[in-house]
This record gives sequence, structure tokens and C-alpha cells, in this order.
Amino acid sequence: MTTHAAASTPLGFGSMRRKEDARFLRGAGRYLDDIVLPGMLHAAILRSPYAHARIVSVDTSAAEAHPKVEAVITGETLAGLGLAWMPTLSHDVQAVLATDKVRFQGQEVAFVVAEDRYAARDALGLIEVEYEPLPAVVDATHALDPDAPVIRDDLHRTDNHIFDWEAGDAAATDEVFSRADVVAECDLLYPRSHPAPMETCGSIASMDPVSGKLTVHTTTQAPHAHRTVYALVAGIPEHKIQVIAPDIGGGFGNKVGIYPGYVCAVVGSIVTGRPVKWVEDRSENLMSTSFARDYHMHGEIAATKDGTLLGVRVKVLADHGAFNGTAQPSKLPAGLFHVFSGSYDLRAAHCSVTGVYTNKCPGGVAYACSFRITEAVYLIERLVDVLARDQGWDPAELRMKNLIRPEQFPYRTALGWEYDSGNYPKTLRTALDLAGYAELRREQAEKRARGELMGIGVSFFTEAVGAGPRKHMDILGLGMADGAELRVHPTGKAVLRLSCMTQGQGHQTTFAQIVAEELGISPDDVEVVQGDTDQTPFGLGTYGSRSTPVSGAATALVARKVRERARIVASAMLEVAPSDLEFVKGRFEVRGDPAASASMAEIAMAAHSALELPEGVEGHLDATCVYNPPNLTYPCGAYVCVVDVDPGTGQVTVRRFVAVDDCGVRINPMVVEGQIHGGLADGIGMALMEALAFDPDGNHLGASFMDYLLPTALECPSWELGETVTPSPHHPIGAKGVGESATVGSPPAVVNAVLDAIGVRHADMPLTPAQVWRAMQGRPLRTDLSVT
Ligand code: MCN
Ligand code: CUN
Repeated sequence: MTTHAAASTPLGFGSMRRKEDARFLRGAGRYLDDIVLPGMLHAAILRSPYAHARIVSVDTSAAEAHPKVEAVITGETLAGLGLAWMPTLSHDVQAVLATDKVRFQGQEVAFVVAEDRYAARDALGLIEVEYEPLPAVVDATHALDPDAPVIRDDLHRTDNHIFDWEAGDAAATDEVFSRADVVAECDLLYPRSHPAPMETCGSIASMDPVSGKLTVHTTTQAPHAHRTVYALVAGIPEHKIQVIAPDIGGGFGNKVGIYPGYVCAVVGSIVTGRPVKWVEDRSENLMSTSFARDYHMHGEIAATKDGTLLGVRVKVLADHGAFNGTAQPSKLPAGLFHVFSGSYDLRAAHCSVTGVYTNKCPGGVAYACSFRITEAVYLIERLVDVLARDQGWDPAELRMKNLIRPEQFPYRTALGWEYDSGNYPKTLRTALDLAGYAELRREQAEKRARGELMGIGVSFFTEAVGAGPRKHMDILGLGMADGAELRVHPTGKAVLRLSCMTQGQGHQTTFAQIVAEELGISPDDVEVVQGDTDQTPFGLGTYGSRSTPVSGAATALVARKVRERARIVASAMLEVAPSDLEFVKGRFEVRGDPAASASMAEIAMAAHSALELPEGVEGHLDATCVYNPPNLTYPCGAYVCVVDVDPGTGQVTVRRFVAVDDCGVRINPMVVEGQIHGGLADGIGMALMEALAFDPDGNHLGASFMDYLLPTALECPSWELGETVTPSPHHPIGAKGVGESATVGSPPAVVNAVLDAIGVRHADMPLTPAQVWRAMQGRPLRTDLSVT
């Protein structure tokens, strides 16, 4: 593990300790549940015990009679206000509170507002709901059976089909396959998983009956997007809505969407005239907020007999649960899945994705995923390994032979994406060298001879982050530009206001470093303001690792605007033409006379003073910027995982993990490495432990951390990190996003390692001891269902 000298504060890029940590380490963070507003009430949600049932009646009279209950809201109450259904970010509607039917276990049925949280919970038990249970569709592979119960009769659907989506050239791909010497195919399930942030989701709505202003404190990664959704759903004008995201205890994609509890809290506040707090518990979080993955993939890969990869063909069945929810760029119903040609120079590729409804909780996209790239990378990286195994080729060599070459960038993929930059062979070579790949293979052969199971897994990934260019993406019709505002005070201290929202990524520090780099002031002198729509410019927030690619670019550009304003002021101060000034180490110097210079602090004071400025030049240095990304940024990485497997129990130990990431220019290498450490732990969790499984009736089998296992330090080795740096050519500071890279790239490395150890062609994640043991017996399980 690298250690970083973080004693002194750099004036720009470099490792420095996170400014926010002093507050967090002292327990002075202020999370949603810490907020107590005067007169605040507390809410709880009654949830469906059934995965699929008709609601015959809801009797709330006993709950309403509870002395501490202030309001009981049902689907009927909401229907009267036109709020029983809300739009999802994927062009569907979701029930806020069920009226006709419940469609997944844990669905919201009634909302109780009471004097305290205990009374609200107690009163849930007083609500009588009569259900008429219906057969449930749990297994996505049977969702389109002719006799499958129809889930979305509200949409007048006659089956459970949501969409069919295709990408790539089918005819060209078929042609490539017909000419191939070898084809390998594989069925893979990327099981349903959950972001499971440490802090669950919640909201406090406060409608001021006098001013008509709605204030919503909420756990959101995208405050401005939430405000627009509230405006569209509730019909309250945006200038009368303030969304405030306090400190967020982890998001990982879980806090992108708007959940029924948030809408109910608003209604609860309108009805009672008092602030209403709703915070979910762990089981509610795991059962009813956005899951991720749940992709059933059939992939084929074609190659020549000398190991040149030619093409990939994929069919996907996507289980979206009962409502097609969470954010999904609306022009791309399968998210960014169709970057599945990965990091290889392929002639052709084609995928078709079919989305289906099932009686499971909605969501389907977000969990440190870059919107389905996780699934895409897993698919291609498993297919390459399966092909290598079938043909007796070395999986690292096969990758090296087929990686996109540095001189091919910008590289247009067979699916039409333009990768901006990279040196893939160098990245893979760095990882293999760091791991000592050849030596590891020798060690493995020796161990095999002794009957010991050691496995080496390699993966290479290309991420696509920084949503996004208008031609590809929008959310609710909103283009994905983000704003930045930079104010410089007379003493040279600055305030940067951003639309993105940190949830643990260290934005308070890293965005201050971008300003510091551009203006030559200390990052300690830059305050970063986020998370309050009244205080920050519009933008779509933090997900898809877009903060650095989009808000980071906006920050660099707004700082450059400030710098150019400072140049004019400095030219008046130093009595030279602006073009005679050079910006050197944070000062404007007169060319040829470095003794004549002015620092940013001196210039800032002068800008606010009585100094005579040239005609038409405004005083002050403040500036604003809106950044429209011209393309996504494409970070990449090469990972090598070494595992030992206990032949008797199937227990996997990850012995080593080497990760070489290229995210372009690193603003704060220590923060980047922290992001990678977290993502690698995520990957180990996905590969070995995590899956939300269901029984045939749709009962959720992972509603607590007793059943839904998360990785801890015990399962993680000491990470071995390396880097390559290929700047993004279209980003003002050459940086690419990195927040999801390791989560995307690491699961196939772990799975490839385990299957390499046990000599099995494929078994689905999570590779629990039971699954590994069964795979060794040739009988791996379907991990999404409790019964197979
Ligand atoms: N960074 C850097 N140099 C780069 C790239 C990034 O120094 N070349 C820094 C950034 O300045 C930022 C951090 O690394 O402080 C992550 O940046 P970026 O890749 O832009 O990702 P975002 O800030 O947009 O964060 C979102 C991303 C996503 S989508 C998920 S999901 C996820 C992730 O970040 N959720 C997280 N990492 C997380 N980390 C924590 N602690 N908590 C979460 O909820
Ligand atoms: Cu896909 S999870 Mo992150 O983009 O918020």
C-alpha cells in the first residue's frame, strides 16, 4: 500500500489530507437524522408483506385514534391529490402508496405521521389491510411466459415486457461469427445487489404554510434534480422549493432516486402544517430502495485460431422489478451496457436487451456501476477467460494481444463510442509486472501438483464516466451540464459553489485543489459549497463518477475565468499591458521583470479597491461557468487477483490484489487510492458474498446484514496499487472520473481467479463456499433464487 506524505498542503494537485475529515473524525458531521426542526413530526411506512396481492381494503381508523398520531396517509389520500403515482427517472411510473395492488414485498402502503418515531411505528400495527394474494413472478426467465401473472395492469399491459433494445450491427456481427475459427459462449447472471450505504435514506419535508416555501432536507446525490422532480410532481414552482443535502453517509448510487417516503413526507407536512421526518431502517433500505444489476446474459465471443478476437454477440434479460425505476439516461434503456466490447479492438459487436417486470423491488441501475458498465465489463472479461480456457491460451496474453493500441485513440468502438485516450498495453503490463505474473503461474503449477487450489484472475476494463454529452444522455429531458460559481473575497479567500454533491468522495478537498492549482492559492483558502439548491448553481449532481469529468471541468474553467479577470486587474496594478503578464506559481509577473509581480491575494484586494481599472472592466474577480461535456471520459484499469481455495469447504481467501488504474491526471492521489480501495472491497463483496435472493413467493431473503453479507477488512488483502496516467484530451485538466472504476473492474478478476483455482468454466456470483463447493461438484446454483 502506498503511503502519502500529507504533512504540507500542496498549492494544487497532490496528496493532502481531506479537509472534511477533521469534522467527521470528531463526530461533528451533520447527517439527516441529526437534524431536528422546531415542531418536527416523525413518520413510518406500512409495507406490504406480499410480493403480489390485490388490496381489498385499508382501515386506518384505529391508527388515527392513536393519541400521538397526527395523520395517516394512504394511496387513496394521495389519489385525491393526484399524487398516488410518481414518474420514475426511466419513463415509467411508480406507486407512491399502493392503491390497487401491491407489486413487491416491502412496497409502501400507508404513511403514518406521529409525535415521535415510536408512536408512528406502533400505529402501523393498528392499520388493517385486507389483501387478496396473487401468484408472483419472481424468476425473470419466466416473466414472459404466456401464463405469467401480469404485474403492471395499471398500465393496461397484457404481459411483463418493458422494452427491447439493440445496439451494434447484427448483420456484421453474424458475418464475423460465421468466419470465426473458434467461438466460446457462456450464460452469466450478474445477481441483484444493493449499494447498502452506511446511512440509510431519509427526508425531512417542511412546508411553510405562510410563505408557501417547501424545504426538503434529504439524503440525495443530486439535489437540483430532486428539486426539479418535486416541482414537476407536486406542481410547486422551483423557486419555492429548497432541497438541502446535509452530510451524506455514503451513497453508492442508492441516493440518486426519489423514493415514495420522500413524497409522503412532503404530503405529510402539507397536511399537518409541521415539518415531517422520515428515515428508513436497514431492512427498509435493503427491501425497497434501488437495487442494482440483476442481469441474465448470454454472451458469445468469436476469434481466429491464432487468438485474434473478432466479435461479441450478447442477449440480455434485464430484471427491473415491479417499476422501471432509478436514473437511466432516457435515450439508453439499458444504460451504458453496450460498451460491452470492452477494451478490445473488435470488428463487430451486437447486443439485444429485453427488460421485464417482476414482483421485486424497483431500481435496477445504480450501485457504483456507471449505469450497467459493471455488467458489461463482467460479461466481456468472463467471455475472454472462458475462451482462453477452452483454447488453452493464457488469459493475460490473450488480453494483451487484443487490447486497443495506444495509436488507435481516439478509438471508435464497434458500438459507436469514442474512447478518448489510454495506453492499455502499458497499463496491463504494469499490473502483470507488479503482480509478478510469470512467477505466480509457476507457483500455481507447483501447488496444483500438491493438490492445493490457487487461482490467478486477470481483468481489464474501460469505464465510461462523466454523463454526459447531450447527444447521448438526459435525465427527465434535462441536459447534463453542471455549473460552478467562484467568488474571491478581497483578502484572496475563495468560495466555490457546485451542483455536484459529495457522499464521502472528498469533494471539499479535491475541488478546492483544482481552484488552488489554477489560481495559486492554498486549498485551505477555498471553501466548497454543495448540497443546497438555494446556494449552488443548477446541475445534475453526483453519479456515474461525473463530478470530476463535469463539475471538475466547470471548476477549472471558472477558475481560469477568474484568472483572466485577475490578469486585467494586475495589468492596472503593475501598469503594463495584460499580454505582458505571465502567470507563474500563483503570481502574475511582468515578462522580463519577475520582481514586478502581484499575488492573487494582492490582486483580489486591488479588484475590490479604488484602483482605476481600464474602461469597461468590472471590478471584483467573481465568475460563473456552465460546462457541457463534449464526450464521456474513459478511465481504464488492469487488475490481477490471487486466491487460495480450500478444497474441502470451498472457502475463498483473496491473498493478493494488484490494481493499476488510469484515471488521467490525479488531483489528489491519496483520495483516488481511497476510492480504489473502497471499490475493490465492493468487488470482493460482489464476487464472493453479496446477492439479494428471493423465494418462489417473492419473499426477500436479504433484508438484513445477517443475510446480505458485506465485505469487511477481514475479507480484503492489503491492496497493491499502481498507476498509469493518460490525460483525457478533452478535459480541461486531463482528469477522468475514478469513483466507480474498481467496483466495475474487480468482480471479474476475483471470479476469474476462483474459477481458475477450481478449474471450472463458469459459476455465478456470489462465489460463497457453498457455491464454490457445488461448482467443484459440477452443480453450481442459480444464485438469485432460493430454490433451483
Ligand atoms: N479524483 C481525483 N483525480 C481524478 C479523479 C477523481 O482526485 N482523476 C477525486 C475527485 O476529486 C473526488 C473523488 O476522486 O474527490 C471521486 O471523483 P469522481 O471519480 O469524479 O467521482 P464522483 O465524485 O462523481 O463520485 C461518484 C462516484 C460514484 S458514482 C459512486 S456510486 C461512489 C463513488 O463515487 N459512491 C461513493 N465513490 C464513493 N466513495 C464514497 N466514500 N462514498 C460513496 O457513496
Ligand atoms: Cu451507478 S452508482 Mo454512482 O453512479 O451514484
